[in-house]
Amino acid sequence: MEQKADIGLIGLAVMGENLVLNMESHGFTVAVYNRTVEKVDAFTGGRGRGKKIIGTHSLQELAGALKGPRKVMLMVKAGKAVDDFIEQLIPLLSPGDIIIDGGNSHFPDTIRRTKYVESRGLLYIGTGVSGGEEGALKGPSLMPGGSPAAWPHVKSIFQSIAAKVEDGTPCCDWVGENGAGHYVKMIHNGIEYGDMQLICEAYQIMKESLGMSASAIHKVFKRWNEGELNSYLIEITRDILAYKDTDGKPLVDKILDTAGQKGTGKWTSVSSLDLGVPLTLISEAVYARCLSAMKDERMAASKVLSGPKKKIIKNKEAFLRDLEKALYASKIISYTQGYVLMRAAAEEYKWSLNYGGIALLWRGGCIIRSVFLGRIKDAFDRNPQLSNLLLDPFFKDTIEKSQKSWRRVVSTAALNGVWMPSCSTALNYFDGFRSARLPANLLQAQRDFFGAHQYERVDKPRGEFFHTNWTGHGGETASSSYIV
Ligand code: 2AM
Repeated sequence: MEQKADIGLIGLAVMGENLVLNMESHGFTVAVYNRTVEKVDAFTGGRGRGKKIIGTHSLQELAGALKGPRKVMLMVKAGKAVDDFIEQLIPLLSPGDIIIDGGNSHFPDTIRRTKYVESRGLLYIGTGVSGGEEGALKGPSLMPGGSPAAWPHVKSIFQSIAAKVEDGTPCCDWVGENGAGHYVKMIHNGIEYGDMQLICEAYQIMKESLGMSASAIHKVFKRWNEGELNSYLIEITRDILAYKDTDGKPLVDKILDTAGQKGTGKWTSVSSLDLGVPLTLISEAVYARCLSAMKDERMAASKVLSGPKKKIIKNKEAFLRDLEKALYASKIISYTQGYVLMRAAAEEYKWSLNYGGIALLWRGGCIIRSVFLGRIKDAFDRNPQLSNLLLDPFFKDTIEKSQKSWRRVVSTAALNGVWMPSCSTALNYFDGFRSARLPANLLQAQRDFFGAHQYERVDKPRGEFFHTNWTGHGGETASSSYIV
């Protein structure tokens, strides 16, 4: 073979093919392989025809086609397929060569694989790739983590193919060790669930309480997209609402209301429970999809259970202004919770994450790209140690200015029986977080009453524990002295 490739890619489904074409268009030569080998020739003779793409028909041939240190990127189904390819590649590669997983792997798998591949003398990268098919072709957001020594070797390829923000900065930078890249991608997906649900709730209340049609709601999203809410998801929502079926009626009205999910939102919620960090908005968004999927039960319940009488809100324009602010405030809460979770994960898994840098990775290319992410980057530029976004002056002011509107929207939804789980849980988080005293004093008393779990006192130093014999019948022994 005359010319060796800069990188190899395994997995010629649409994401893999598009990444190859993206790399090639940036001047890189790419060697490709696929389990179903016929797809290699179909690709090199089809979309890849006449390009610097080397088709290979075995992993040996692929390994032989690469410049050193060899870089092999997997774009295959997450799970066993990744482990199988790693196993097959290890004997074909040399010390210092790099295996890259660009699939939607769960971060604990990436932690495990980094350790394993490194133990075999190779380097490993698990990278989040976001932006869907179009992003893969024209510029995705890339979130690489794994063996730090691998990064200098892939940096120029990754940063060339990634999306760029206005000033040309690539939406790709090193995230951190082992599973950090896939963790950050998981948070991205969780945030995506939250953003989508918030938009759906705004749509629902416009439909139910303002009596608006799809085309009227389209105009609202069009206007919102020109303001602070400007984002890819608002933009596609605007276009979806304007899209007409063959009979000229809005297609959106004909789509069955049962949502699917692939599990990355659930992973985010599970991680929040594991780390003890409230992630209420994203979790509500995951449950919202679950509730939507219970279509038959909901249909039956709708005939039995009734809510308040439907009322159409009179001052439509004022309510729409409130709704825009409620959406923005809720979005602030969602990202606040996601960032607090990333901070806890960084501590747990010993990653050193650059939080402002992560906002920049998401600023372009990916599904959650928005003007808003620039605001988050600015907040971390002002204070890299910022522990909670709500404490940044910009977000604090915005929430303060939105608060009345937000409360009017949530209470209107409650009074009218309109389902807004994410918007209302966001407000509850805000009210909880800003409370110096929560009713957990009573909760601790309950725990001590039935289980002798002890409590700390407001008039004693932290760390000193007390038990009360509440009934006079229980013992004086606290549970910690006889933990079973
Ligand atoms: P295929 O074309 O041979 O099905 C997305 O599904 C990509 O992952 C495809 O390239 C697919 O290969 C590959 N893939 C899925 N499951 C796989 C497995 N168990 N082993 C190898 N490749 C797999």
